[in-house]
Amino acid sequence: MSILGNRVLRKEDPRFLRGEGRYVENLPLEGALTVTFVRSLFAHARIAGVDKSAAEALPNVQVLTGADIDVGPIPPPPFPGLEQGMARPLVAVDTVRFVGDIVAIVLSDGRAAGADAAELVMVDYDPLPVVVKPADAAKDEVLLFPELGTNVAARSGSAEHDEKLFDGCDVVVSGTNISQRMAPSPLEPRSAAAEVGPDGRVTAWLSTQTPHQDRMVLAGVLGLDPADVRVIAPDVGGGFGAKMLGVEELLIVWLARKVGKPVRWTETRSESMVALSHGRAQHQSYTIGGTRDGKVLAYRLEALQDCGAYPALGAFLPNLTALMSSGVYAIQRIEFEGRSVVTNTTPISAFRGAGRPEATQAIERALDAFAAELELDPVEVRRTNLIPKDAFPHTTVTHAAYDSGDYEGALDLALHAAGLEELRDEQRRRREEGGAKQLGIGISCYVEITNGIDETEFGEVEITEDGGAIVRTGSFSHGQGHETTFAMIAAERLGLPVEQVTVVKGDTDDVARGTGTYGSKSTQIGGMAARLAADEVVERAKQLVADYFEAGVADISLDLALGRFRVVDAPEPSLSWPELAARAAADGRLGELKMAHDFKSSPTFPFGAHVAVVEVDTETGQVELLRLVAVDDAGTLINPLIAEGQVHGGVATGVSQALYEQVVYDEDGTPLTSTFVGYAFPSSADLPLWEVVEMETPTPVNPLGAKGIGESGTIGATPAVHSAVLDALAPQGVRHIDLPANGENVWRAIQEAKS
Ligand code: MCN
Repeated sequence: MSILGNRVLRKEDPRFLRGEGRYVENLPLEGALTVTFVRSLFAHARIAGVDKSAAEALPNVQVLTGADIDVGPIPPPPFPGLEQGMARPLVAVDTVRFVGDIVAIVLSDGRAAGADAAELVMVDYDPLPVVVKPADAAKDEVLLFPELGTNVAARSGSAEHDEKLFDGCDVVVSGTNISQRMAPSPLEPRSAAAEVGPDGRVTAWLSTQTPHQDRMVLAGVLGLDPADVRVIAPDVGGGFGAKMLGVEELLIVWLARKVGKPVRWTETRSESMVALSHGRAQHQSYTIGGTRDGKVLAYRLEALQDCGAYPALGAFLPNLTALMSSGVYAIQRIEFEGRSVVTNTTPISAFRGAGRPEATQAIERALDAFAAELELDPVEVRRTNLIPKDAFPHTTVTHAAYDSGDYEGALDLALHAAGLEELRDEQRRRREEGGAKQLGIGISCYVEITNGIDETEFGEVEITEDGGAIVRTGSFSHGQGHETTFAMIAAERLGLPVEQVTVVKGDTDDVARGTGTYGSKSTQIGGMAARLAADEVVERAKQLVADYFEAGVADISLDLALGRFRVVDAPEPSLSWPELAARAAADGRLGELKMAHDFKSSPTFPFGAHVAVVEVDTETGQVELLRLVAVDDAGTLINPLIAEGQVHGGVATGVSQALYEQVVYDEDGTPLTSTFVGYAFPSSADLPLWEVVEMETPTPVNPLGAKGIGESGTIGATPAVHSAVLDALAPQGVRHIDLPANGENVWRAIQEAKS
């Protein structure tokens, strides 16, 4: 029986539960200097001068400013259409563009001394006009890069309107959405350390999701041979898409080389809230039209993407929103227009879902608005428009090539598990009674894309002298449990107990190459690479066994249940992995049992349906989430326990976007949510237990049949909860609430509807 599909406990957990995880901050680094960044308190200003004398009068303190940095500004990532002129200096030289921009670097003997010295660095700012809202930025009145004459960093889709788009529609409905700015808030904030060895090689310890890519960027920016850069990512306490190489990590490595001593930095929580990239921040306008019986004929989506002060990955994300704008529906006419603009705020990058939650939020709100206008049941309108099960593979009009799916099956499962009929009865009862606490039921259907850009991942399998195996992977696990699932994938092919397979990741000296982890692609490409490398090791092993038994290789088989090689149809002679490894080691042939594979694949399209049940206090606006039923289909599951854990975390993020979290700036660009006191980050006590229902529709794209699961919960949950809140308030005449649907926004929407 295969180990795959079993709820194997996470191999990494005993280490974490015993407090034995090793993070960058725990690293003993003899004689290391501590780095403290002096950050701008102004959102937009000219730097008239920096006086470091008082800080440098403290013992063992050195202060560097932008003038000391010999590395030029970093241009945005080289995605097509991104304005490359909007480059970010490692340390601001003449202009700061957001609260958190680095203006000086303090090197000291420890954190306390660094904090004291940073306070004594006197920066003379001449404030400039500030632009915080993307709609204002789009007017190009206050410019962040005046030399470019525009704040537009990228465009996506088409600016051309088809006048006839809504021809033939009986009903056309328009509305707006805000996918508000979120702070990724990993529990371990960013941390970096670097040291130059006697041979001139630099080692960087980074709390990152992408060690191999970081090595290439570090080498490229600092003008080094990649062979002279080693990146080690030890245990990483969450990333949620945001822990990619930033200017801070580049500066740490640059500083270690500059001062000739090891240096280290760990951001504080409030620093993390302003300096780590934020996510989402997309403002949408939609128009949807169709026939009176609920068939959607046309859909138009305009997205205004806030990029923050320097365009990063976030500027490109509307392209993913465009690609996925059709959602699970067969819509024949779609128009998308996206603009990404810079504002005086923290830069926007990837955050769990990255571009796809925005697409789902838009189409699901549009569908609900369309159903409401037609006074039709939103479930039935969905059914009318779903891409049918027999239509796969299916390419949407926005060119997304969906691999496999059963969208109606997911919807049915979710509705059945939720008990829709009983819920509607209870809702009716409460409405008739007319009490303050009304029930709302929200439904969302979604499809998303994982491994969105056809990537390749590296995997290597090596048999060790004791007959166990090491899997080396270019994927990186920072909470996803790869040490377990990748071990399961290799163990299944090798016929070894999962305990005897060790997964190695995150050290560029140990793992030849890799891309890291984002976009929920690890299992389908990294897991596949490990599987194929394991298959190749088995083939090599059969050759060895054939030599030892003086048999033809075609006659050697591996009994996967016992982990024994034998000649076909004969119980003996046979060799177990430990026996084979020992013999090969004695013969100097153990090295033959090591194989690497690079696996490339096209994207997969996980999908699902969520049902949310909320209770809304129509007097105070308070929302309580009572239930959330989640059906998330990620193809064949490697480990349902881990997949469920991923859904739990993902749903928490999605619910939290619907009800709680939002980064807020005042009109001067000062962040008002830069601590966990001000930022509404929920704890598990604020959330109910999710009801997770399994569904597995394999993908034909890879032999594992696996799609990604890491972001699904996030994508499905937000629109379901949003829709539930609106459903509860429909009798009050509330048709729109900006997210988060917290007490204040809900109360305001109720008052507005009353007036
Ligand atoms: N899995 C499975 N069966 C499948 C698919 C996945 O058993 N069909 C398992 C995998 O083998 C893996 C886990 O589920 O152990 C997630 O796998 P996958 O969906 O391939 O996603 P990645 O490993 O590439 O993880 C990335 C994804 C992203 S993009 C974000 S953001 C995210 C997330 O994962 N950030 C996280 N989950 C997170 N979980 C934690 N704890 N912390 C984060 O920062």
